[in-house]
Amino acid sequence: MRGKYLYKFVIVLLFAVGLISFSPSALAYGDSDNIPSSVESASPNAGDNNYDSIPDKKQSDVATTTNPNDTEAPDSYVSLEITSPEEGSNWQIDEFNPVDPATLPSQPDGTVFPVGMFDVKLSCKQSCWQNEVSRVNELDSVDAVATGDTVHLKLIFDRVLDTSKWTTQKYDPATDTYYDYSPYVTISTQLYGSTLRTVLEWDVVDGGLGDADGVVNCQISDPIGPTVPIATTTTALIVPAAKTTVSGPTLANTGLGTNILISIAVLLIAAAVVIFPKRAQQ
Ligand SMILES: [Ca+2]
Ligand SMILES: [Ca+2]
Ligand SMILES: [Ca+2]
Repeated sequence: MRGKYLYKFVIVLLFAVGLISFSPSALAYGDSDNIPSSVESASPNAGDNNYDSIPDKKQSDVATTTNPNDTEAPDSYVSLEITSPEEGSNWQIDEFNPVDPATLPSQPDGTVFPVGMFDVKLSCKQSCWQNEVSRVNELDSVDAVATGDTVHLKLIFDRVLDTSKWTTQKYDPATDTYYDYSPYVTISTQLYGSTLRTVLEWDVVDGGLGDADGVVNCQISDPIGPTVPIATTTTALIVPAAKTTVSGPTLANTGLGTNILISIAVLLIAAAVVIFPKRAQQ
């Protein structure tokens, strides 16, 4: 009998181990951010790209991925780190996807995205703050206005970038419009391990500032990306063209003067040929 029970126990044990081992979610992701664990594990600092001593693949508030839209370094890594507003609330990253702006219906006028855009979706599974506050409206009566949590977001690049001309754009997919979020974004250079990195930080209020879904629903949608003016590149291209244009007339003037001198010389020679034979005959 003991052998029979042992046999059944081994079968159940193997079945349980098999279920755990081949569970796609356990193997492929390990957290909520929808980035494969293999990608987060391959990031700098042995898969701990935000240097908090916890593997990013096990952190739902840290998402690390490669950024193919980085025009300087398509294999570079970028991390999103979020901070819940209060102890006990538990915001998590559901999506952190690099987005090629060229795939969107439109692009902002006069600017380009040097590192692409990022589609960010967050949610709070517990202790999300959904509240109402009273505000005086334009008619001097009082409205109940819904307010939600404020979540702090941090975009960490893997190196120092030239941000001198950056403005940060938000995209509203409902209206297909961009707006400048720069006044609410802090750009800094911070040390991670022994490497200096460019970091963008900003706040988003659920249902308020920066939340594309516009409602207090314990979810935040935040498409965002830094831009540089196209004029910067255009100016650089215009400069040599302008030099060419300026040098053109200079060369043309020199050629014109030479032609005039040659023409005068030809005329003088022709005149001499015509005049001297007549003098010789006299
Ligand atoms: Ca980490
Ligand atoms: Ca993660
Ligand atoms: Ca929301």
